[in-house]
Amino acid sequence: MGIHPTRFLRSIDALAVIGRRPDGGVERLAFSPADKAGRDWVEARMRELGLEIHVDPIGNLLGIRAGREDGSIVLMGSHTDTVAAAGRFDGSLGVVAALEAVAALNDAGVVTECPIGVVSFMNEEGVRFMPDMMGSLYVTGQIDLDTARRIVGIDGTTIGENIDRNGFAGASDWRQRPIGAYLELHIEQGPVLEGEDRTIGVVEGVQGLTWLEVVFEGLSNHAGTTPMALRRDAGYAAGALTRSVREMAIDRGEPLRATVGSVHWKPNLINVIAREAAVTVDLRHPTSAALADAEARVEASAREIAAAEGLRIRIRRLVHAAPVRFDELLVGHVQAAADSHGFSSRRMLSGAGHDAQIMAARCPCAMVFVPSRGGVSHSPLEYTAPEHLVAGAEVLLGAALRAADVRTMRREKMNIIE
Ligand code: HGY
Ligand code: MN
Ligand code: MN
Repeated sequence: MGIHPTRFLRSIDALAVIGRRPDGGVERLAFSPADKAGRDWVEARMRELGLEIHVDPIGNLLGIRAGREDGSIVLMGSHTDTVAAAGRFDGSLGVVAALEAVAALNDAGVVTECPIGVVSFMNEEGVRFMPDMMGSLYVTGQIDLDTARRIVGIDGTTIGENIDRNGFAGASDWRQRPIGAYLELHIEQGPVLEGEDRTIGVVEGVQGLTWLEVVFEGLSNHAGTTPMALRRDAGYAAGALTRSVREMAIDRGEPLRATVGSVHWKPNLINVIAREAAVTVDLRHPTSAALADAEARVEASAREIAAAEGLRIRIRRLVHAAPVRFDELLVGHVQAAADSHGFSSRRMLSGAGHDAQIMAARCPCAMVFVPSRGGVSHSPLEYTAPEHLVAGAEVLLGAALRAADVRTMRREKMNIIE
């Protein structure tokens, strides 16, 4: 029994057609019609596989394959929403590989002890509506439906409007079901595996992330008539903070990562001094202490810059996901599956955030990585070799089979979410 390479690779290509961009990339922003079309494609595959379909009120899609026991579900999956100008593998690989793993079980007529689930979480990326990993935050009871529906996105619409307009909501509060384990196959989105010529990343945890928004408020004025000494230039402050964030990261050194990914200026015109600049800062580190230290340094620097330029300042934390270590038993299943196929592998942490980081609050989790060419992701240039894609799906299947054997899986404490 095993993955059907041609069927699996064709499925990845078929999903990539939905939201296809002229540059070969993919764009299915969360809660958009393209995102819904992607989920509809997944749901159709689930029905073909004979899975019992459950959609929750925020749109999380679950397909269940019955086991001999009606016990805790062994869940596999990821997300099918993407960033803008994305690649075809980020998230989608994990969902399509989970479907393929079920197809392999069906082909072989295997009945597992525990039920097997395939999940596509909503809004993992968080680029249109924050926070990211929103679907798994809902399943783990860390965000409620009303709060999520009220969130306003970068285009000014609310999640609730988009859920209703595009028909995402379902009536199944499936998060109340016992989940025994969650396994996620994902592209590494970094240079490590390719650099060491390894096929499989046995992921032991995910680093922490904090997203901040710093808004500088100054005075608009004429670019030609306002002496430099009289300016209250929010745009200048945004630039100064961008430089300061980079210098802080270099000064603190690896593994701290700090990124100013977006700046919105107002009025953003060539001959007008900016009255406002909203700067986002993305901080990542494997330890909570270092992450908190970086956050404090960014805040202090932003306040210094604002004071020197005579600006008002507003700082708010947009997202925080603590660093997590995955379940050793489940990580061991991933390692055993990689070893059983003779795939080269290495233990590693994830630099990117994932739904497994959030689900770890609820059940044992582990991840499988496959190499990204040039370490590139969140780009139409995202690429992983077919043999690596198939290897990752084989390891996902092998680890899920081990986890679904009730003799080797700890029972999840029935922490049903109220
Ligand atoms: O930002 C992240 O790490 C993930 O891609 N949402
Ligand atoms: Mn992802
Ligand atoms: Mn991503």
